[in-house]
Amino acid sequence: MSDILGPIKLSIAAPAYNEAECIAAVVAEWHDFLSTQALADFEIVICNDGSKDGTGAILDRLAGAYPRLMPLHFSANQGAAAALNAAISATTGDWVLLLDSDGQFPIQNLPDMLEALRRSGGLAAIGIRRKKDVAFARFGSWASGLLCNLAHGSRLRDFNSAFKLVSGPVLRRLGLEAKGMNYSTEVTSRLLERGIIPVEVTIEHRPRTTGASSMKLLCGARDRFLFVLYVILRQALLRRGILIRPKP
Ligand SMILES: Nc1nc2c(ncn2[C@@H]2O[C@H](COP(=O)(O)OP(=O)(O)O)[C@@H](O)[C@H]2O)c(=O)[nH]1
Ligand SMILES: [Mg+2]
Repeated sequence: MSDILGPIKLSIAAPAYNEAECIAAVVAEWHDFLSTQALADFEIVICNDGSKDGTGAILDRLAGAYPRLMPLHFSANQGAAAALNAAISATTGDWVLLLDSDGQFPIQNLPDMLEALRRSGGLAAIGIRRKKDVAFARFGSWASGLLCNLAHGSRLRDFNSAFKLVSGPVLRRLGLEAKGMNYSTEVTSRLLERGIIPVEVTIEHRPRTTGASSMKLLCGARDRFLFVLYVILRQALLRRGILIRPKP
């Protein structure tokens, strides 16, 4: 396990669906910012989730200009979590930064995450958003966060934040199962199952300025509710020793 105090190789893992309007600017911002950081090396892994707006072609063109960019492509849309999972599996970094590719999570939050991990010596950090989403989405995130904290006996202030910095070896063997929009909830839950409590870092969170969140609020809310029920049941089975508790 590479020590975060030393020079690390950092990977970014992100899903992308119909982000043609912003993906070039986002990749440039990430690449240029990481080039200024004291890193041993870095890579940017983005999985194009069967986009229909040319996001895939743009990523392949960008890979010509940015050798550290590794685009992956799904021919058909499989869901954000499936895309993120594929990106995570392709990473080789000591530490992996998880964020969305729509520009809502500024990469400039990274130094605070690194600093918090250096101070805590932990294996994961989570970004606490000053959220800029619609009220329904904020309520959904609050309610599911509350239920997941109850299921885990944890008190995370933003359980469903998609912005995380996690030890690469730990993240790559989390055994993620989610397909749709529950990737942020699942990663947090799987870390807590392993006794890894992410250190919390307050971060900037931007409103979406391009494209549209194709998160269908009602279906998304139903799926999130069902996924939270799964998390609650799974923690109960783990506590009773009916399931084997995974190791970090
Ligand atoms: N909505 C949606 N986003 C996807 C999908 N596949 C990948 N993504 C990416 O997942 C991230 C989060 O999606 P977004 O719609 O912004 O969700 P929100 O910020 O939670 O409202 C973005 O980077 C999307 O490009 C998908 O099937 N649906
Ligand atoms: Mg978004």
